[in-house]
Amino acid sequence: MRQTIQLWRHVFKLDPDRELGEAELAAVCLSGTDAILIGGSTGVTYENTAALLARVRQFELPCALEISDLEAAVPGFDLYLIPMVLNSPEPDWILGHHRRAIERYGSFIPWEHFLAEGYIVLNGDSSVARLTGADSSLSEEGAAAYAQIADKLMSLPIVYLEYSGTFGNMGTVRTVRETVEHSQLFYGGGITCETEAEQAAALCDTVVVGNIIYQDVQQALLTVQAVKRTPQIDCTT
Ligand code: 1GP
Repeated sequence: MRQTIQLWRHVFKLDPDRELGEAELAAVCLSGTDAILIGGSTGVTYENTAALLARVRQFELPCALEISDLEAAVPGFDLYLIPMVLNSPEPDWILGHHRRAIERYGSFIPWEHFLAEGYIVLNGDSSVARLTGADSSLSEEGAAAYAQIADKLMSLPIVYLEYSGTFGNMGTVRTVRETVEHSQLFYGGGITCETEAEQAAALCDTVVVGNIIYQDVQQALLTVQAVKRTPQIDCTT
């Protein structure tokens, strides 16, 4: 599964709790993006997740579920991404919900399809920050320290810089990039145009685009090629 995500440069994230027309969904799925990630912080249910998966399955690209609510753990996805919110003060969001899920479903969990995400939530105004109480007032060094916990101490396959709803501080993203050696570095948050997509793509392995799909799908589609044509900067020199 690690090999699968290593091929992901651009990902569209769809929210089961939001409306998207058939034409828009088709355009997103046929855009050349590498995968569809289904997830959201609020209003995600088994029913709306299963319904969205069925719609995405009309198309051939990989579809992953980012599990935020145990009740919405729908079978049939290619891959399951499990957030561990490293900068939440509440252990439930790091491993408590996870423990309960394993107690409940242990022998049914297809572990070979699961990957953990070391989430670092950096927009205090986002739903995910409110939900998890994440301390998003981190310095660049603080964010990079969490990234190193994920990358070097926990050996998580993914470090996810989550600015959901606002375009991130590229200085912070760069500082994090300089420290992450093994994990796949995901960036998500506030990408609304090609220029922002290029900036994130230069620093990160995988760029996640969400909200703009629902506001201006044409702009969203432009981010695919913007990400794909942008080489990553070598931050080790
Ligand atoms: C949200 O990281 C994703 O979880 C993408 O963020 O919705 O702001 O594009 P946006």
